[in-house]
Amino acid sequence: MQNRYSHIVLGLGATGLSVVRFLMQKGITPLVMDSRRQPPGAKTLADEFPDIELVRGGFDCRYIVQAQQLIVSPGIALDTPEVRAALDMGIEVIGDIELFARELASRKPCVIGITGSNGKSTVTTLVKDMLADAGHKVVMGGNIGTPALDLLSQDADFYVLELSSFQLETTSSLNCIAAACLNLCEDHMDRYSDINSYRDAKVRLYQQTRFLMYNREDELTKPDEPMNQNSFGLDVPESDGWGIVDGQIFHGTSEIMALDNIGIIGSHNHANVMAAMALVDACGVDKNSMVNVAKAFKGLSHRCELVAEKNGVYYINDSKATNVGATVAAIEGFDSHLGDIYLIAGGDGKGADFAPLEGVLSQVTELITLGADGDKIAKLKSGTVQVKNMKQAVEHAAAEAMSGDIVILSPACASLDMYSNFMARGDDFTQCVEQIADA
Ligand code: UMA
Ligand code: ADP
Repeated sequence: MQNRYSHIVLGLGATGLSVVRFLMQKGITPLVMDSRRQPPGAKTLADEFPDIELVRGGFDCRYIVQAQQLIVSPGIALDTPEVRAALDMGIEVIGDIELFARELASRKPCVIGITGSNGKSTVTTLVKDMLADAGHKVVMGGNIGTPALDLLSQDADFYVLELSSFQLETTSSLNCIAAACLNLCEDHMDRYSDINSYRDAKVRLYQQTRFLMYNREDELTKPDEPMNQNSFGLDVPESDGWGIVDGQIFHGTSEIMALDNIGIIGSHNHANVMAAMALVDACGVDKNSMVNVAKAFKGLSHRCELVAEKNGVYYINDSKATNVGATVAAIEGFDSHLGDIYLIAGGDGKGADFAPLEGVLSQVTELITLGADGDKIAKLKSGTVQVKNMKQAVEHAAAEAMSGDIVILSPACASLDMYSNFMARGDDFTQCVEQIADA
């Protein structure tokens, strides 16, 4: 074995490829390893960089122990024995966001970071749109899709990053102009010992921003130490906080807009809009751009998205509800709905406790479950129908639902037990709905 690798890239998905491209531009040829036999980036790597060596099906410690730096993809836990060994030996272990942060270190702060358990993609998109409306050059990436390092080739005034707990675990040098933690509920419990260690990963962002927005109605998002901070919430704001008074968003004593004029529905989305407004306010964006975007934005696909109205029944695709908190928010959002609600839930629960779902299940007329953890959710409500696939779930709900009712896919689980990702699951739901015959 010849050791000529100072840098080792662990993981060859979207992140690993972006890291390889970045290092190659810097004149550094890394070794790449992936524990999968067929890493998704293998073909692209071979096409773009035929000379780069790829170790598949495991991580080879013989190389790792001699490296200077390990760049670990977010899907790889730091507890993985080979990564742990590197850490114990004092080898630097970082992620792609840290490389991104170091690259921007000499610039004035231009990164906006958004984390939390739910609403990140919605808020990230709103922030990007508001900055663009105000005339700034802005790019968006991170957990939302485009790896952060792939954004660097674009000239931008602002980089808006959605940041997962996995990404934050390996990041320490971001210098955000503003950052937010939207909310915290159990998620990824297959990777964290408890919600506190999950929170620990998220709040690493607090040390890496000049200004923090937190959710004053969610104790877990409050910073442990006072800092340059402000808060948002659905209640009446104190001092210069963001909140709601008589159906209007207020920033302190300044009226911003009526909730009725916001393009996306549900009180959780009102919170998202306020968080986005507060973040761009910290970047000097004026009220007009905030309001323009809040009115025009109709929401992202797969998030409480009305995909069809058939025979008077509303079919809603909320496939992105990959944890309990998101499903609770979706059902609570329909509390003034007069018709019945048919909820399709289940999938890979990632070790979560489903008990917090029980409260909102009383609002649901019938629960239909599927997937690996479907039976655990089914136990929370009597009369639950358990099915094997989406087609059965949709056909059953369609047979029961009457005009004015809602059929919603809001799984409270990840999709990976049955689908390649949440989009494929949402698309399957939509296709099954399309096949329902018109009465
Ligand atoms: N994996 C292995 N062996 C490896 C490397 C990865 O088995 O050697 C597995 C992981 O356990 C994981 C999958 O492969 O199940 C993908 O991991 P990855 O690190 O290669 O993922 P990327 O393709 O680089 O995508 C990552 C984010 N994925 C994860 O954090 C799991 C993407 O977020 C993100 O869009 C992308 O980087 C660009 O920044 C997705 C996600 O599911 C949407 N994120 C989680 C979430 O939102 O809940 C955190
Ligand atoms: P994330 O990127 O954090 O997964 P998304 O904006 O993609 O967030 O939304 C994911 C899911 O969470 C969707 O089901 C959506 O309806 C729900 N959701 C969005 N915002 C919130 C919020 N503030 N609180 C609770 N659930 C939310």
